[in-house]
Order: sequence, then structure tokens, then C-alpha cells
Amino acid sequence: MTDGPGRCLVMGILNVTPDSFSDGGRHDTVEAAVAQGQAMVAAGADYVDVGGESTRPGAERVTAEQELRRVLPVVAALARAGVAVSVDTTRSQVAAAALAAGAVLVNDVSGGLADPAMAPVVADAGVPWVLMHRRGDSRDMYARARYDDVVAEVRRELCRRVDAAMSAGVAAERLVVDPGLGFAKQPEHDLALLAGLDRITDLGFPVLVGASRKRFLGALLAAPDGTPRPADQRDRATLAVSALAAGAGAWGVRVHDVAGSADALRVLAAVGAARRGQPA
Ligand code: PMM
Repeated sequence: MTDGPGRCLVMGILNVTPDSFSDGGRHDTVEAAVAQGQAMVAAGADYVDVGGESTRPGAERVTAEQELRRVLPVVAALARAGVAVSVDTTRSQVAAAALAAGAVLVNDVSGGLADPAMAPVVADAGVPWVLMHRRGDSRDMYARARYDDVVAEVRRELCRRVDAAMSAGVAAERLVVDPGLGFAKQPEHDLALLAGLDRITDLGFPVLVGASRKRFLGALLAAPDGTPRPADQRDRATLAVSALAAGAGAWGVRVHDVAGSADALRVLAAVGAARRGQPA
């Protein structure tokens, strides 16, 4: 991949959907979304990831036209403002339009499976492509969260997505892989994947980790009566995962609270530099 700042990158989440589970509906005007994206950059985001389709379990799909209407004005305005925009989509049509509007990375939660036309779009544009692991889609993914060895199976299934992308003409150095925490995973699978992250990073591709405010953190931090910690109170736990992921060699973390993870990752990078006897 391209040279980065020498530390784990931060991708700020900007969902422009009315129903995303953790920040849904808060950025319901283009102006508000753009301001939020710029605030993320000021807080230390390396990329702002703009998504117009909810991946919430059980969510129905929106049409490509709806997705384009939500995403494009925000992508275009942020790109014009000099922000490195990533587009979170499984549709080649949306990716192509977002790239034409200035996006510089495609984040595909289907790992290329949802749309066979995605690979040529990404190959032609020469941009990084995040291939995330999941099974099924938002409508049926929990039924498919069955694993004997979740790390080995996710690793193997990611390898298949990488092979397919390369066979379709996408350069290996453009690929990023993501274990897809919470996607066809139960909380114990998410924890096992974090514990075994080095077996994903050792594939040799940059690894993106998206733990932010996810269900497994809500379950882990549940009240004594079992009530999950609400999504908007999971940022400190997310920060711990960011530090852990960076320590395991992740290329980037995808988070809602950019400032917290950006600060934590700068501390880690400085300590890493000190360990190597370099200036911070
Ligand atoms: N998670 C969500 C959406 N997009 N993309 C990648 N690459 N990895 C993820 O873990 C991921 C993603 C769902 O979370 P959100 O609704 O908070 O965006």
C-alpha cells in the first residue's frame, strides 16, 4: 500500500444513513455531514469513511439511487475541502461515482462478493480496496455465525477474496483486509479474532479493524442485570481495541470517536519509536 505516516491510521466513520445503529440520523443534512467530516480530520482522522447504506443486522437494502443521493454530495464536498474520503459501499455504481467525485479508497463490506463489477472499477481507478470478511448480508448474517476456528476460517475466506480480487486485475499492493468484527460473528468470535489478529496481519496485507461501538463491546460492558452498554457509551472500550489492534500490527482502525483513538495511536507510535531509539 501507499506509504503512511508510520503509525496505525484512523478512519473516521461518517454514516449518512437514517438508521445506522450508532450514529444514525445525526448527519441528516449535507452541511452537517461535511462539518462532521472536517471535525474528524481536525481530530486526527487520516480518512473519512462515508457510507449511505446501513449494515445494521436485519436492515433492508436501499436502492442504488438512494445510496447515491445520500453519499455523493458529501463525498464531493469533503473531497473539494481536501479530505481523504473513503466510500463505504458494496455497489460498483456508487463506488465509481464516488471515485469520480474525489474519493480515494473503496471500503467494501462484502469483500467484493456483492457486485462482480466492483473489481474492474477499483482496478481501473488504482485506489486501495478494503475487502472485509462477512458471511451472508445484513438480513441473514447471524444465522451464519458458526465457526469451529473463527480465526482460521476468516483468514481462509479473506484469502479467497484476495485471490478473486487479484484474478480480476486488482494489484496486490492496493488490497486491505478486514476481519469484519460483528459481521456474521457473535461476541466470542469478535474477541477470538482480536486475540488472533496476528494470524490475519501475517497474511502480509494491511489490516483494517472496525470495532467501534460494536455489539460485542456492549455485551462485554453490560450492566449487572445484563443490559448491554448503550452504543454511545462504548468509545473508551473502542479506544482500548484501537491500541490493541495497532499493537498487533493493524494498518488502520475505523472509529466514530476519532480524537480518542488518534491520541492513543500517537502515544503507541511514540513509544514504538522510543523503543527503536528514534525521535517521536
Ligand atoms: N463496520 C461497519 C460498516 N462498515 N467497514 C469495514 N471495513 N469494517 C467494519 O468493521 C465496518 C465497515 C458497521 O458499523 P457502523 O454502522 O458503525 O458503520
